[in-house]
Amino acid sequence: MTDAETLFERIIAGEIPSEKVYETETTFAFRDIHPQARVHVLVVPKKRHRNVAELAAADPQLLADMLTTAAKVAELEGIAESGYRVVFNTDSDAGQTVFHVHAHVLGGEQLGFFGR
Ligand code: D5M
Repeated sequence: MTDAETLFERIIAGEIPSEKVYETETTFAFRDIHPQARVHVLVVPKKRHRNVAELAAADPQLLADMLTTAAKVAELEGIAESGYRVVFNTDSDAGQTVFHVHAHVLGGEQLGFFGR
């Protein structure tokens, strides 16, 4: 396992500092270190799966937990009404760098279109 693979497990364990936003029994939410919007929070399951496809196949309830946590984060950050985006980068073409599935919750301003 590389450092990149264990990074979020170490954040969840408190071995690497993070700015926690919210936590449940199965998920952990903290601010992204390189924010791409005024609000940029990462939601991760405490149990590691490589990406959203593997998580969906292995544990759909845990994926649902992540999305419930993302909605709670939006509420706590005051962006539930104005709107927000939830993104799962999945493998190389999407630029996934940490292979512990995570949802980016982005908002707090008008977001541009994205793609290429
Ligand atoms: O997103 C991986 C994200 O993880 C990227 O937006 C930076 C963020 N990151 C990396 N290290 C940290 C720490 N230590 N704290 C908070 N956020 C971090 P990906 O979709 O894999 O490109």
